[in-house]
Amino acid sequence: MTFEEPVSSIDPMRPGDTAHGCPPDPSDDLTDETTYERVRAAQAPSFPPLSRRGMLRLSAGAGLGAALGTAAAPQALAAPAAAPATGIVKPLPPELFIPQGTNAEMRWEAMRGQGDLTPVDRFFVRNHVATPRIDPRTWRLRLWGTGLHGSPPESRPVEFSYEDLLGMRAETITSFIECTGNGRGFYASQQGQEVSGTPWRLGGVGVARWRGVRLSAVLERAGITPRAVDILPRGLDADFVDKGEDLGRVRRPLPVEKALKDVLLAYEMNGAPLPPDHGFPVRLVVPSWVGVANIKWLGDIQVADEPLFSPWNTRYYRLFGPGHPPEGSAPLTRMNVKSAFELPWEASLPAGRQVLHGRSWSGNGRVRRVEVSANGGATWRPARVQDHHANPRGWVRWEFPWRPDGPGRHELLARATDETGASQPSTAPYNTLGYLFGAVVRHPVTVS
Ligand SMILES: Nc1nc2c(c(=O)[nH]1)N[C@H]1C(S)=C(S)[C@@H](COP(=O)(O)O)O[C@H]1N2
Ligand SMILES: [Mo]
Repeated sequence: MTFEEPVSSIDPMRPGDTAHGCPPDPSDDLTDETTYERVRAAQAPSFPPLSRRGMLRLSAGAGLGAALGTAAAPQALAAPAAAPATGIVKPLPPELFIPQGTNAEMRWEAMRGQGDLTPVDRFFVRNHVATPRIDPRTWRLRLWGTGLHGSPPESRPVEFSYEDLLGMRAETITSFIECTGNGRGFYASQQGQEVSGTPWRLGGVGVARWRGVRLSAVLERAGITPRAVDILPRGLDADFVDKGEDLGRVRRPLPVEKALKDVLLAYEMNGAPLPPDHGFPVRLVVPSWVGVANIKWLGDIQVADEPLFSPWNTRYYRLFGPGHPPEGSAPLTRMNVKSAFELPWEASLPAGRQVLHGRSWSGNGRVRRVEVSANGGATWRPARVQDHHANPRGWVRWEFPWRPDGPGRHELLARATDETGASQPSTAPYNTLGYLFGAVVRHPVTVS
């Protein structure tokens, strides 16, 4: 089989689609829980039983039902209205998520009281199209291209099965994934600038513990040559159509230098098999880089001895606008430094002394210092940073004792500085697609 052939294992579910030839019945009321369960059960792909080895590996993580997304998975049934509308499989309870079309933004108050990691039940989802359901038994990762030994067309793609990857040496990293558009909404609300794209506040980020195989190990087994310069990982979700134009499947070139450094082919998230929405069976984790580099539902990787391009490193994920050439900046790589309070947006707080909590992170490495201002930025005081030996790919938690000077509306500001000295300015440089909003966010609070 060549990489161009359709992959039989994918089953992209779109709103209103059913998986196995059962057309949706317009009389189905999906807000009725019983109906929802029946329809969902009919949609659930039925996979042949896993081998003993695959079974053991999977059940060692979370539930097998959750891993395979069968109708028996209780979490697939808990959000009757949300799942069909968004294409996202997991429940999206309003206390944890803000709906953003095909995406779901985490509410920052949902991190209050959590440990270092973002639990899967509240980890943001950024999907160009619906979450596909993939059978790990027939799934293969294919590597091909001019950057591998054996010159085309004689060369055959090198294939890895799910079990092949599970059988290789595993590594674990704790790293954030953050959408490049995280904070985009503040271009309009704080700076009065119109930008296009999903108007995230700050909840397009999460930290997880990822386990899998080093991409470098797989590239070496596949026979990467010293001439290879770029790789192009591609997802198995359906083609992305932008204003009527079919751009093909989500794929974004990655320089070989980064690919060999610290990139993981992850099959576990926080100790359980990757959930469907986060890339089951295997996704890339590209620490510190723009979220889109972390290709989910990975299907194939082109390895090339020449630079590669896709819409995701040409028309998107560059900076466009004043100060940038017409073709945009260089493709974006690292994320910038940001901070968020673990508070509802428009928080109501009591008068009197209290402790505020938040987190800061940076794609440049460790956060060294966090300061908070409760008077519009006139004066700043240091926050107490809790995670002193912070992981350079994660975030730090901090707290700030505060006694409001009186009732009424306040704005809370947090500003972090990372180990490179990069800090958060008061305004973010405008770019038409609203990427990399790194300015200090003014969090509205009412004290009563
Ligand atoms: N195949 C595929 N991979 C993808 C995407 C996608 O839509 N399809 N979205 C990307 C973007 S833009 C982001 S920010 C991250 C989000 O990862 P998450 O949904 O697990 O939070 O996945 C990336 N990987
Ligand atoms: Mo993203």
